[in-house]
Amino acid sequence: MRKTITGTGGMLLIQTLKDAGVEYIFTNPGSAETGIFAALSEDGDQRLVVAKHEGLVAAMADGYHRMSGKVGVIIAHVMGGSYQLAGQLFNSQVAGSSLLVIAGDWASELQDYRGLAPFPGLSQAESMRPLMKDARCAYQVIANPAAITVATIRALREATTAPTGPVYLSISAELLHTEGLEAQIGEEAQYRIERPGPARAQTVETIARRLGEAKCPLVMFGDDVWREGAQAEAVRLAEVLEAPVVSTRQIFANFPNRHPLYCGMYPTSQEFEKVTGLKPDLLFLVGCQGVHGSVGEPYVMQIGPNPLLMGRHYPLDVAAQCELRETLHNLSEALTRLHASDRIATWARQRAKVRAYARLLIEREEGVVREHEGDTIVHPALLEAHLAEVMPRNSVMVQESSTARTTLLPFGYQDMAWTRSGGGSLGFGVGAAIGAKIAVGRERPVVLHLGDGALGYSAAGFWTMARYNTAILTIVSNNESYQVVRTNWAKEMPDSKMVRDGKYPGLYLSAPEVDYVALAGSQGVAGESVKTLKELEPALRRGVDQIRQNRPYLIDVAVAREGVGADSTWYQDWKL
Ligand SMILES: Cc1ncc(C[n+]2csc(CCOP(=O)(O)OP(=O)(O)O)c2C)c(N)n1
Ligand SMILES: [Mg+2]
Repeated sequence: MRKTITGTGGMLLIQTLKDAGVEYIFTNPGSAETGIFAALSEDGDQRLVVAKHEGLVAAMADGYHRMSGKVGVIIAHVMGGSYQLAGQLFNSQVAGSSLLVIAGDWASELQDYRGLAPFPGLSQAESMRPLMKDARCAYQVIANPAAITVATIRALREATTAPTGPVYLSISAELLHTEGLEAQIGEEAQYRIERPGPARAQTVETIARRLGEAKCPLVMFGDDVWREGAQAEAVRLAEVLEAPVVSTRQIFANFPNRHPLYCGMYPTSQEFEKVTGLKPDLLFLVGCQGVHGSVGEPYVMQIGPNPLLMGRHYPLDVAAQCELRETLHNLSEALTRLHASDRIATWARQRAKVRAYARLLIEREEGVVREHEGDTIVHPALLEAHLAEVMPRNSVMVQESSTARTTLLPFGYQDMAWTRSGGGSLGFGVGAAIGAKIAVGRERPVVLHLGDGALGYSAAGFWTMARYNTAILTIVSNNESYQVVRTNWAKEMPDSKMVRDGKYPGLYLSAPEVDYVALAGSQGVAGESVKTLKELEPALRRGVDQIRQNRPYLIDVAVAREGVGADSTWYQDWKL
């Protein structure tokens, strides 16, 4: 049913969002958006979440989206503010997160080069376009108030339709505060388009036959498995096939990493072939965007709701755009129906060593833990082992630490949820954890594990944590450096003077040392620092207890630098 609504442009917008079920609005406000905030003060229904930098705002909206499945709605500032969203919108774009960014537009026919505003040659919506889900997804409303509701619904529809992603909506600032405007909305209308259904029976049979005939099918579960809640079905399929499961760069824990068939990252190593005596002869990609790099297996099949990267980089033998829960269920069922029980039994027998390989990965990591359990300073493996022990199984972990180790942490189905930025643009963690906590609510613990470097990009976020009491346990893996960059530099130029002499320009972060406990404390989040391994476990238990009592808490853990250049504290020492 259509209904006519009236008011300022801001009111038309807020009413449309309200009708679409938007509960939270993430923002860093400015005066081009006067009409939106004026409307919010008249209609107090939506909860505003304020952060003090746009990067934090975008990351909050994304974290909220990832854990709630709902669209993360952002009110950003005109051009100068919108540009500050960019690094985190890049992450959202790579991750395919459904975000709606709305900003006032000061473009004027009377005045060029107004502060903060777009100017001739720089149109606001156009300049945000490359960061959106695709070229269609940056809109502007200039003059017609009726377009405010239409464009908002269009944007919500685009953000949530596969391939999902961020959408930008620029609305004339003047229209936003002009009174007496009129527009139509569909009362309780849905903007969501029903997703593709399960794969056709014939496709399922083809896939089941090929999987059954392969000597060693490699299965890769991507982020749409998590998004569609198909993790149980993924586990079942792997177990029916007794197939090795691998992952690629992904943003969710789609398959439990402590499952006895989980074999680490794709491609599998030489060691996999040595230990198992198997050479993967088929790759089955389920709900993945695709693999990074090339594909080595002679036969490749791919299914999932998002066709964006299907068959783009390598030929696919079978490909289907479909939902995953029912399709995976049907596939497990077809495997047992189409293949005789003695054949099914041979899969487990032939591939018995896959479990041995998976176990080896865990045992190796446990070996690293044992090797360092007598150290004074906390080795990253010890932090991983202790976190695995103290964090409740229903926790959500937001990770933004490049050198943190996670092999022992139980992520995935019936275990901890996990997410990372996606695009690698630092500054994601603090905001994303806040958004995730708002999505999962008071009962479910959220832990933010981030590097000292990562924290620097979002250091103003503790204020938001305190303001809304999002009780997150923040663990800073503090190695006083951009450590992973040293490792990468050394890989690229092993024979350089930089690597030989351990002089890595720009990577040492101490001198002066940053007091992260004080940083959080100054914004209203309590914490403590851990300098030795002995202090670690009691501190983590106190941290878990703090969040159980619904208080955010930070633990700054001094961790050992691992790998190349670990000893170097050199920096180009000059002062004015
Ligand atoms: C916005 C942005 N700027 C720069 C980089 C390059 N970069 C990649 S990792 C990294 C260091 C991360 O340091 P930290 O979070 O302390 O992790 P560590 O490797 O020390 O464990 C940097 C600077 C980036 N990824 N994103
Ligand atoms: Mg670091």
